[in-house]
Amino acid sequence: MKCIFCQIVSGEMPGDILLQNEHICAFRDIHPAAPKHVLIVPNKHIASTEDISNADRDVAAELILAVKEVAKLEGISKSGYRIISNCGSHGRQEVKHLHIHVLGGAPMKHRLG
Ligand code: DGP
Repeated sequence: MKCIFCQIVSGEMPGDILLQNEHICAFRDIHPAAPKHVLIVPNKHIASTEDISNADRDVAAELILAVKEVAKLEGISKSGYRIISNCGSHGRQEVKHLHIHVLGGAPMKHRLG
């Protein structure tokens, strides 16, 4: 059984996709924690940051480069935004497919956390 993000990437499951290329896919979070809340995931199933290998260099670079593109598409490049990637149980990672949260559209309440 494919994970939920793999299903969104492949189109088997609907997702509000903003951007997709050879390596990554960006779609809106189903439970937004900010006025703008987008998830960027690798198309390939990588469970978390702990599972990124040297062979994934291109994917890792594309994930970070996509942050800037998503910010532009969401109109938050100038106002700013936060990026978060939760890893493992202490990091409170719920979906076990690597993802970067891009949060913006309003000032963050705390500097961190
Ligand atoms: P994390 O705790 O970092 O694993 O956050 C997972 C995020 O994924 C959470 O903010 C909600 C979001 N999410 C879970 N299921 C779905 C889904 O089916 N579609 C979308 N678009 N987002 C989802």
